[in-house]
Amino acid sequence: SPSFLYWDFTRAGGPGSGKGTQCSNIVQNFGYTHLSAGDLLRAEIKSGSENGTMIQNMIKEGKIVPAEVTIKLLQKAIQESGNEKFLIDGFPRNEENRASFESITGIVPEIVLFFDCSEEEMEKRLLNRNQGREDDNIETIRKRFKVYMESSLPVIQYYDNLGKVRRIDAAKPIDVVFEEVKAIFEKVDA
Ligand code: UP5
Ligand code: MG
Repeated sequence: SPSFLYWDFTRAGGPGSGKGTQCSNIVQNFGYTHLSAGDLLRAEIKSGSENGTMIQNMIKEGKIVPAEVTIKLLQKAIQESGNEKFLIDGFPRNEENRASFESITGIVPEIVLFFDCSEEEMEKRLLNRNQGREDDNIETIRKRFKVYMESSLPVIQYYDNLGKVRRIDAAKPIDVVFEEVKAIFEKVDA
């Protein structure tokens, strides 16, 4: 069954590039189910699960949660969705995530979106978001950028070598970004 992996890839970061925002737009127009790994992990903390404290500490430090934990949450959400078309937002974040996900689920992304945005702009967006996220403070944001550069970029390079990456200028206003995103999905659905 087709599956689509949605990911941000920037020269200098990733967090705050607009993944969640654009996924909402895609869901409304193209009938995908949006699975944000970060949202699933935050829900797991709230549910008071045994992994909650570990996940909370990792997120506060901008570190990547062990693959098996995130993959279990994604698999459950995929099953519960009853859909065959997914936007996987903010995952896989490192090679361990990618290799485990592909071998456990057998799912390989059709395309990978690369949201190109400067670190300066992403930092501004995250500091302005005001949704009470514990990782939206300057100290954690810097750590998230660093982890992104060190661990997530190699995953993008991997998919780029397979010809799956589509670059988008994510520094533009939300509606302009969506025009670019829409054009990509219209081709995929055609
Ligand atoms: N905004 C959006 N687009 C804009 C535009 N074009 N112009 C102006 N403003 C724009 O957007 C961020 C803010 O910018 C919003 O206020 C929005 O209105 C505005 P959003 O769409 O939320 O950006 P997004 O890319 O989704 O940013 P997010 O902060 O969610 O990215 P992260 O990748 O940092 O967060 P995520 O939730 O994926 O992960 C959080 C943490 O969870 C990670 O650091 C890690 O510790 C952990 N994690 C794992 O361990 N494993 C995983 O697999 C996933 C997460
Ligand atoms: Mg997000």
